[in-house]
Amino acid sequence: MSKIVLITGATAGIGEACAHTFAREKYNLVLTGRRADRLEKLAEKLKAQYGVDVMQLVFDVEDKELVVSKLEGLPEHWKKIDILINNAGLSKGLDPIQAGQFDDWDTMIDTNIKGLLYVSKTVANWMIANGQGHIINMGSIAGKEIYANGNVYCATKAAVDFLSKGMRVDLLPHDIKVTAIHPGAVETEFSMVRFNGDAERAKKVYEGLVPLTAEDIAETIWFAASRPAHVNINEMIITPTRQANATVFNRKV
Ligand code: NDP
Ligand code: 8X3
Repeated sequence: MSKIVLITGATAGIGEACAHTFAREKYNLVLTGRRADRLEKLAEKLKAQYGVDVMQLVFDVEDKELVVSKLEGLPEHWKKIDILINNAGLSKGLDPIQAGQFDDWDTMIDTNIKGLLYVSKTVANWMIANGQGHIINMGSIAGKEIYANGNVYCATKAAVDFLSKGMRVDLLPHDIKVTAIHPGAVETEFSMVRFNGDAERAKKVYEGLVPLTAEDIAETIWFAASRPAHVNINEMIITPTRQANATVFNRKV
């Protein structure tokens, strides 16, 4: 029987790239996101290209009741999730703490921390019932080190780092692996979302770098997911070659 991966935030960027990678590896997929039209197109493409089965669940991870009801509404055989990729996430704004917007803070905390928790609790219980599973959380280099004006986004990703460590301990008796992936600069819709569609500002983030691609991260995730049963990759930090850490870049313009 084919294995099943559930990917949150599969409508763009790293989540979408993961959907392609796991479909290539013949996993059936549960794909989630808010943009139903994108999920629909992606599902059709993956089914046609790889011959896999795809379930689409449209929900905002911030909405606790909706998250639980959509997930619990899956047919029973789709709840045998082998791998959960907690990828949905975003940053909003890049301001000093004294100038930050409450709405931006709420969105980041509700999405990156609380949304991840709502999905994880539900799926972890299925994995416990199945006697195995692997949870892969999208952290960030921003959760390992602070950078100027990153304050709340960095804090949400530091929370993902610690939640990953906590999950690894709590789920240990149930043979569930937990991995955290911490990328540096990956060129996706991320910066457009952070800067509310300001394309010029978004472009500058990657200027003079050869940024990572969503596919680079999807292949890293696949590496972690495809280790033998007795091996768990706890965490990985991946940067472009021209990025040393969260703040030091070698930009060649
Ligand atoms: P994108 O903006 O390209 O994709 C983000 C995905 O998350 C989209 O599919 C979006 O779907 C989904 N999403 C966002 N908010 C919600 C929500 N409230 N409910 C449901 N889905 C949501 O960004 P990336 O692919 O770059 O980001 C993916 C993850 O990787 C994030 O957690 C990000 O923090 C992390 N990351 C990114 C890095 C980068 O440099 N790009 C580096 C390190 C980590 P939709 O809008 O359809 O809901
Ligand atoms: C995304 C990477 O450094 O732009 O998490 O915050 S960074």
